[in-house]
Amino acid sequence: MIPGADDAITRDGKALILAYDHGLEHGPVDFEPVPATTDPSTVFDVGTHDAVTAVAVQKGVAEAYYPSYEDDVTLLAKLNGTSNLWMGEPDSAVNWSVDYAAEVGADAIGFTFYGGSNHEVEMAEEFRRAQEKAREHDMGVVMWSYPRGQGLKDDTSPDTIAYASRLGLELGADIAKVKYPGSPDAMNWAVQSAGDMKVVMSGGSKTSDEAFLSTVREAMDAGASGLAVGRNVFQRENPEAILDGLEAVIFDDASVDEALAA
Ligand code: FBP
Repeated sequence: MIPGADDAITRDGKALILAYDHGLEHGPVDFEPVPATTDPSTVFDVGTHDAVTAVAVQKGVAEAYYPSYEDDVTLLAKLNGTSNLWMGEPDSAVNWSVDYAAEVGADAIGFTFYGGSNHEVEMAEEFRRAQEKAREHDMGVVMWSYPRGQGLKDDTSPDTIAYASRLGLELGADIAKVKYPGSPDAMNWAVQSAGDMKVVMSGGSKTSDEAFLSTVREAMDAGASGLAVGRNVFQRENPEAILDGLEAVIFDDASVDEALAA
């Protein structure tokens, strides 16, 4: 972690990253609730909302669509990713170089790291190359830190999520994105485990406005530095409304009731 390296993708030290790499990770099935989101322009439009500090996409989507949004959106290049069609032990292909991501206009890179996978060693070496190259370009580094693999019994237990955030600090991320471990105490343990590095909560599958904002409120109260979210925003008919609420909770310290009224 280098203090300030994430400045381009944070506001007041907090992040609201809109993730839209689901076409690769899960397939177009994630776009079925709101079919217009199959078109990346629809989600880039959402990403122009003031609350969004960066939009995370894969190479092909960035190449084709980011040029139309470069004045209004901060690009986070999701460097690696694997389809749901892959049936092996968790692994993630590096799909573009950091140099090329910088050329396309990215201010930060995102990298999935599956601690505990049989491929952990190779993934750590790939992360090392990407992280050091990102430093050359003054780009922020966000680790999607998702422990998983055949040896891991519970990938969201408090100790596992604390280990996930710690791996981000140890390996040189500026921000670690972790799954919510189920309680404020567990989230606080994950935040403490990361030292001065920022920890943001991962969105997860779509829930109600109240349930989602309550979980984000809990995470923020536990010391999280924001959110990286996909489906809980773009699978809503009115994504701007939930972004208004998230902006209130994350940046204005609003209660859930205040956020629901935002
Ligand atoms: P969501 O908020 O929709 O959960 O997105 C966050 C994210 O990390 C995406 O960047 C990624 O596509 C997806 O979750 C991967 O989820 P998983 O590996 O758990 O299926």
